[in-house]
Amino acid sequence: MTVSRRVFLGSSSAALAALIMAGGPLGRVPSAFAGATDDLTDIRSALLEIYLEHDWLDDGTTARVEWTYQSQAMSYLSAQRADGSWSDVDYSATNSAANGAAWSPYRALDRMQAMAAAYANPAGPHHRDPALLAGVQRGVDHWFQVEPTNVNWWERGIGIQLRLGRIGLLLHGQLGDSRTADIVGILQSSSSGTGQNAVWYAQNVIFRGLLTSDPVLVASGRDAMARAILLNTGDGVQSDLSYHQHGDQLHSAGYGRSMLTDVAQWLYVLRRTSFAFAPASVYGYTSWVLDGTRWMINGDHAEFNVFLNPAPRYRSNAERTLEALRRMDDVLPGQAVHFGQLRRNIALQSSDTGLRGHKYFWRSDFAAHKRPGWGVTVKMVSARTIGSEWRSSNPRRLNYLYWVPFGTTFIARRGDEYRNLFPVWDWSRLPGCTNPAVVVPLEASNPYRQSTTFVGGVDNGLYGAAALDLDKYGTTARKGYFCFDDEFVALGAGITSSDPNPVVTTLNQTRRVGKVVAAGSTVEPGATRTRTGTWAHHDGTGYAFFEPVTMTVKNETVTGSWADIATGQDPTPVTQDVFGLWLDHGVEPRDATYAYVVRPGVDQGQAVAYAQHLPVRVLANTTSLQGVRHDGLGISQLLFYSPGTADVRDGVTLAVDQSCMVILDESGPGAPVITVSAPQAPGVTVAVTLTRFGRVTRQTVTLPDGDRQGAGVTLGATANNVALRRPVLTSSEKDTSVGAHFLTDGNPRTRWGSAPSDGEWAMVDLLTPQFADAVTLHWDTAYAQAYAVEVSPDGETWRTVHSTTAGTGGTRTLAITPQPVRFVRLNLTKRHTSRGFSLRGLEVHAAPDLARGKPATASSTRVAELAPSNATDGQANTRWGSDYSDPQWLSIDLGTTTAIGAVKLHWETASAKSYRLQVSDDGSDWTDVHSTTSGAGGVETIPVSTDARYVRMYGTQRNTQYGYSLYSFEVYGR
Ligand SMILES: [Ca+2]
Repeated sequence: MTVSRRVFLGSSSAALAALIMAGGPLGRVPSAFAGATDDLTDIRSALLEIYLEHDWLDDGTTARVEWTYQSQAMSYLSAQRADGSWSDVDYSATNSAANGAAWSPYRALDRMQAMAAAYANPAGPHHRDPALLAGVQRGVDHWFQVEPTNVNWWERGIGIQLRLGRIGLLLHGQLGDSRTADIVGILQSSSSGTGQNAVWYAQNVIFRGLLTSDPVLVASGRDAMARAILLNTGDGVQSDLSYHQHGDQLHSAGYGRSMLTDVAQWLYVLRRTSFAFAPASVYGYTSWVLDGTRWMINGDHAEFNVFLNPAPRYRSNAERTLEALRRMDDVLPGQAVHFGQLRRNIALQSSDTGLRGHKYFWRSDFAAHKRPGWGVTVKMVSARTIGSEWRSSNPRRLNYLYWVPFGTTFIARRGDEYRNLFPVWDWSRLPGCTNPAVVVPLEASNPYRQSTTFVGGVDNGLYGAAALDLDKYGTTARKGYFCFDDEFVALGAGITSSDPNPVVTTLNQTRRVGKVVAAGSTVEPGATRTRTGTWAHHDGTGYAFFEPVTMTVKNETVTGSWADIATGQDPTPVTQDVFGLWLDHGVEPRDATYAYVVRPGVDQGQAVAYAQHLPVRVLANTTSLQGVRHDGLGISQLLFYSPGTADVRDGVTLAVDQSCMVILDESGPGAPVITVSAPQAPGVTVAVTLTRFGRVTRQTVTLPDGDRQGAGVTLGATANNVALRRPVLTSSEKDTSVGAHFLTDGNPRTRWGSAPSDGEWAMVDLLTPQFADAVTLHWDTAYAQAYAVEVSPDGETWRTVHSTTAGTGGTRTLAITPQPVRFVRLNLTKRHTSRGFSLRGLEVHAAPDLARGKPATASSTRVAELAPSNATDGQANTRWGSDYSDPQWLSIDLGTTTAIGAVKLHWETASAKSYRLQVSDDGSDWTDVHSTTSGAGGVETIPVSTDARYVRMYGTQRNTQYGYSLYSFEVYGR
């Protein structure tokens, strides 16, 4: 194991300081750091402050028997038997705690942890009480005598270590050498796992390093954690900044919430030490929270996919992130405004998270729409994703979560609309769903998937629509969602079912607050009534229909308990007033439809007036096309389940030749802006024909593949813009209407605008280093007169690629030497106007890979499917593999003499330790341009400066017993 330079040389801190002096995003200089040993002491102290902050210790996990408290430490002690055990703990239990049934030995560990905290707490009444210390010592002795174990790897490898690691730190220097050695013995010395599991393992490694005062282990754990938060296609952070765990399953508020809280804690604790995370980790994490998870939070409601056991003293799942978010103010002070906005929203002090716009998460079939004062999310599932999972032993053999991923809409104004509702919810009528009104038995197989592919969304940064092709439980429907500034529209068509239960479409089911009125008459408490009309109103939200419908309205007081829905949970009765509103399609409907509008933020009178003069029109509501136009905004949203033509308004039609989703923006002067997505397959090419008053415009676009499949593209945009929909951090925003994400949304009509001062900045994170050869700036009228453009592969070393004091605005493309770029930063020093700096877009152009598709030959090919051409086919998952011997080579013929600036090798595990890069004009006489005897594998980027037709990797020594294997061999110009 090698030690990162950072530990001993503090090189990154020096670079960081330089960056900060230059006015960089971190915003302030960390204090000078002492030696590593002092740092370890400081880190242990900082951790203790966190562990002792509350009476209880919320580590973000859900598996426990009971919550334990410092204040009850003496009662745990008095209940402890002489041998250190507790009579109500079954130390021989081995059952997994993953599915609701808690594992009895956790109770002993949690009590010891609370006792250790009480002992360690200098502000508490039992600080340094020798009896408490002796109790924990006996408890630890008993634990290692009986060595409780579990059938589940998580309890064995993570759950036990989390507790004993903290107990070791709380009693550092007090436990005794042999007990500390026992604890150290179960803490891993290297990390494994994926996503948040990798973070937990990394944390165990850091615990071990702190308990043994081993700086190498602390640095190694930190580096493993840094790797775990990188962009991923498996478990972890996705390219749309959603979070996956347990397969292609959105888990931003589950495992992702644990990652959010744990990583913030370590960023904070290590921040001013020689173990500080590199800037790229700080930036990457921050972008993931602010431009990912933040979209899924509305007040105390966070995206909902699995039962998370309720935690005491927290009103909601979202609230459990507040302390982590507060720590980020110290980690990245320059973003404290944004973290503060998010915290105030979660704490219900503001209805605004600081985001305005629409974001479709193409990796997770999830849409989020935010406006000042309200927000809505749409949760869906397709053949590409898993919608949820069964994580609790649901009582009564019912699967309460079954319908959650089939189009649920959570509508928030204040943000407390769904609080504590789940124990009393009617789980057959979830907001937004169309389904047979039944809570499905657990036996139903494969409950959170469906086979349809036309499920997705399209957004242009500001507006968005989503489509769900539903085929579940004998029931089909085409469901569309269309979001505007003040309202969203929901359409359903082709609703057909063979299930014997009546099919319903539920508009909402929330806590009941105030009066419930529908079609002119109040629905009294304790009643469920049907009403016929065009509107309903409840709790500041209007529900409107385009024509009179018969709706069912519920205003009931319901009592239940968490134990009713999840075995082992709190049986204390929960009583709530519940509002429900749904449309009944009857039993076995054929081609039924619905259409409704939700208008948050209105009183009853306004809701009535709104329903009488709806600003939105339904363009179509069939199984082949659903569309809505907002005439005042000039925005049309079209969901083409089949190729076809939409009549948008008099004289305007839009036709497509593939199934796709479209936003047509006819607002303002100039040509309409059209944004398209097609999630159903990778790389779909769509021809869009717009006819406006006799003028026909036909444009063709090839939509993204790979981990951008399903993302929308604006017609006419630069095809190789790798900054599209990538996160942006800025020094400021004038207000949320000109927020940071508008800089990379690909929409020329939206813009980022800074506060009105000189000395502002914006930084785009491409999430992974990309070879780039140009940056394009689309200035708004408030452009910069003096500014610089800097690029960095890692957030540490920056290169100024352009600098001017005579900027003229407009669109400016800056050619740069092809180089790996992850971050692009604009340092804006002097304004042209008195307003803030303003840009409509920033693009980063991927440099072409000159080897792509070029002939490749090799010294050997181990098996036919590992052909040399796999290294130049542009596919991430195909590779060349040689025989298991030395030497071996792979050669690329570029076809003509080419100016070469860099070679990028992406190795499979079978990588080269010693190899040379060679070039040739004839394929027979070779010249070395690079050689190494310490090749690290992974992705290696090698700068060269040469002119040649042939390039080859000549390997002389392997890193493994296997051969040489390359996923890709890329060549870039200069
Ligand atoms: Ca824009």
